[in-house]
Amino acid sequence: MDSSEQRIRIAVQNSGRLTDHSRDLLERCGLKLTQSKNQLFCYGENMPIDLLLVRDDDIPGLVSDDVCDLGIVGLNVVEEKRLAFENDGRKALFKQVCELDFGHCRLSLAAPEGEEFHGPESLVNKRIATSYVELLKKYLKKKNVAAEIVYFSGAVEIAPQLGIADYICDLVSTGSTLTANGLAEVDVLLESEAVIIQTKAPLNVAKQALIDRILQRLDGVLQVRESKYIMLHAPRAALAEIRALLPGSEAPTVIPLEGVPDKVAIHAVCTETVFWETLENLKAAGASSLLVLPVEKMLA
Ligand code: PRT
Ligand code: ZN
Repeated sequence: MDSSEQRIRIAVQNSGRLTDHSRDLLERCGLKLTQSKNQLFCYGENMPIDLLLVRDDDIPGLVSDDVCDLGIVGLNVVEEKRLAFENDGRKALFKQVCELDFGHCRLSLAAPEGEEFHGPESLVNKRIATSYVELLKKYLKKKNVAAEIVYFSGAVEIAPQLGIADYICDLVSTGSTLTANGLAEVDVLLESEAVIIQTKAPLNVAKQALIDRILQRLDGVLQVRESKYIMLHAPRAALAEIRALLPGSEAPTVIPLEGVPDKVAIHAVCTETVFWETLENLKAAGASSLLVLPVEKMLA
């Protein structure tokens, strides 16, 4: 078998909002990368995994066509392309396998501030500027509203000022771009974050095993992000109360303390953020010698 057949190819955004997070995530999974001179390819030095660096809009197509085995891309792009494929009478041959908890945003409708919005019926016969034609069409169809869609490939938010559209439908994260352009969000079409998609083309056993391994590592990396290892001493009598206060911890380890029969040491991995308030509550419940440590790697 050709050795290139055994290498996994992952499509990643070349230069944009998802690029650094995507590469950082893969590097945290243990992948060491060298970038080619033409900047379009990253070679995995220590694992048979390479990256193809492309525009985010091309990622679903590359995965569907089996040019890449996996892709890291926003759900907004995945859903838009899936609908576009279906409209063309083609089936999207990719499946979503993992949510990555970065690149959070939402696809929203926005109107000039002060414009009254009484639900989707306010859109009847209005012009809506967007780059997300398919997702907007689906929304309008679901709401049974006839409106005109004006395609914009970028800078959608200036369309109302130019008199080209009455509303816009665009991605929003903090909302400051909308505010700066005198627009206000009126409805949300889709909540999005970066996801991993995998080709539906059959993979040989070795390739699938490698993908499963990388997905398992990714899962560990994602879990570890918020996780902390917490150690404390507690009165035996307060054990139940203290266990209930440990955020996202299923089975803490309880260790007897030499020469102190009424106290125990508790060690736990907390998979949710440990706030100062949590520590203060634990202390109020009788805990002492509290230590919170970062977790570097986790394999369930
Ligand atoms: O060149 P290429 O085609 O690869 O990149 P691109 O310009 O199409 O995409 P890019 O890099 O801007 O975004 C990539 C992905 O990041 C998107 O598909 C989303 O999944 C995700 N993402 C997360 C965002 C935002 N947040 C975001 N805020 N994508 C775009 N924006 C834009 C939005 O379009 C608007 O212009 O930021 C502005 C609004 O931001 P706020 O914070 O002011 O609300
Ligand atoms: Zn794009």
